[in-house]
Amino acid sequence: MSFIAQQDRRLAPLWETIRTHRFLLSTRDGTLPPEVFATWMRQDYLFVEAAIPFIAGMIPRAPRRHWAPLAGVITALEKELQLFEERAASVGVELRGAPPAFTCHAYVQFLLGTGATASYAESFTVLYAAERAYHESWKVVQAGIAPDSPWVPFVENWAGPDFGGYVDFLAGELEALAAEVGAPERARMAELYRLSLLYEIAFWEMAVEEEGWPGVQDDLAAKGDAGAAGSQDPPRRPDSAWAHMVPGDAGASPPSPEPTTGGGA
Ligand code: MP5
Repeated sequence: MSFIAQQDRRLAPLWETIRTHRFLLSTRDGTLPPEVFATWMRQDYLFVEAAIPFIAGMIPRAPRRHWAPLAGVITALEKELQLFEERAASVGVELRGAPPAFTCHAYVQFLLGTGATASYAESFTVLYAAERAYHESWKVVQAGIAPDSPWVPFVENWAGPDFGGYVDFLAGELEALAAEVGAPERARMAELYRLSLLYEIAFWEMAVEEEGWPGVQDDLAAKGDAGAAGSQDPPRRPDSAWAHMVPGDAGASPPSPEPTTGGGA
């Protein structure tokens, strides 16, 4: 059985928790309070900002065939930040200035710590798990969200075919890396996969619970103006952040068509 299939079987309850999370179901149904969505937007903006140095830090240890794809991810994340900025402006949400909530801070430290100290295959596992989790999560929202919801551009970003193709590419590469490493490293990859899914669940919880920091009343978290979601500009359809990751896209730096076996930069 492939590495991912093995992990998905072991971690099926975590995947089920993600796919049935109330943040996603109520975003799909249009019943999520706008201020909860605004909290997620502010915190995920911080997460995506941190994902850029995480990816950049992987490049020196990456096999040659991953250089262009990883550079392409950085470009996509930049475009994703613009998507957040455009959506926040459209619904009147102040995106910047909120300090990280406890869970966001922990997940970012996990991401950057893994990127700095773990092996390339281990870091790549965390990348795959986070991207796959968002693809699965937003597909849940996609299955029923109103077409005029202001959150449709987020659905298109993570549930769309461009991002789906990128996640498939990551899956193939992760399998190749898992096949190359020894049993102890594969066990660490499995544990990082599990931890990533736990952080993904915690991240949705953080938004729904309007979480601060444990043990203190005022964590200085500026909640900002939640805006009036749905009442302002209709969503623009920004260019897909991930289009250039699709193989064959003209002028792009697509994932390498080279074989996935062999390693080392
Ligand atoms: C992603 C994200 C997807 N934006 N936030 C969390 C908490 N997990 C995964 O990553 P990306 O890099 O925005 O595609």
